[in-house]
Amino acid sequence: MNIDETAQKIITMEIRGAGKIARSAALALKDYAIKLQEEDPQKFISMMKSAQAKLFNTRPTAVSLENALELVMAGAKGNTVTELRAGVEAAADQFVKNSQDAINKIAVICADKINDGNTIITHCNSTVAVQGMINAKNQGKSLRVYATETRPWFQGHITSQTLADAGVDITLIVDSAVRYFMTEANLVIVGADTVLSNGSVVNKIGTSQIALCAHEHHVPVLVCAETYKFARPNITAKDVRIEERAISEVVKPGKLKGVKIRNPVFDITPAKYIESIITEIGVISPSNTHEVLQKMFDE
Ligand code: RUB
Repeated sequence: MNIDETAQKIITMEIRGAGKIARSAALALKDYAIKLQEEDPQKFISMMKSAQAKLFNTRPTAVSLENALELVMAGAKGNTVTELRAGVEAAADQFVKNSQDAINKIAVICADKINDGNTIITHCNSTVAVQGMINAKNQGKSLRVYATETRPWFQGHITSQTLADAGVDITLIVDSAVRYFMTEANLVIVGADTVLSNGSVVNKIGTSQIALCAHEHHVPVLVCAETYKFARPNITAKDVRIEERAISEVVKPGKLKGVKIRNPVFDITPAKYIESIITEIGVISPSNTHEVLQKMFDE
């Protein structure tokens, strides 16, 4: 897929979920580098940067996309186009491999946190969180999952079907039923688009409401997040651009007269409502995130 096709698929949500977006963008950048007919190294880099910007501008919230693109571009080292191209290719492949390895490691840790007989509430569709629940099931644990629909895109349908196909006892609920079912829950497990240095987490709109409700019921909230979803230490909540998508996703255009409609698609869950952030380098308490980030970005 070329850059424009990939960018379009990310914008229209054909490619969605922070991890899938990051991997697709990295591979699109690699393909672009392979096919780019340019002999001048400076021009090659400048065209690569334009492609990077096009991909970056598709969805504004998740830092994982920006981080993935930067990791791939960091591979562009050398004096010739051949060297630059090879560097980009290797960096993209490495990123995809690392990100898949991270999912596997996180899913193992996540499964360990799930006890036999647990009831879990999840929101939206996170590849890594879903894999954690499937791993727990495959370990022979009995678990029940409530998945929210996740309006307006209904990502909860993907989560529900994936879990059902894996033999998990799964019930789909409307978003507003979370508090009703929280009384039965032992855990909330979600993914992340961005983890900030104060331990707060950006994820699908509604995550913060669910976390607040979990807090009220003393239900721990676990966030599964690969470390490339961590924002640089100087980025704070006010720097996060919450994506607002078309109002036609919420209601048929023209159906309501004189009604304002808003459609923000992510929110920020404060660290105080999160028990743990599960990463491929281990379980992090939200209060330690700054330290981990500092080490990560110092290297
Ligand atoms: C998806 C979403 C997911 C995170 C993590 O939002 O909020 O919870 O991206 O997903 P959207 P993953 O559907 O709008 O992209 O674990 O797959 O990276």
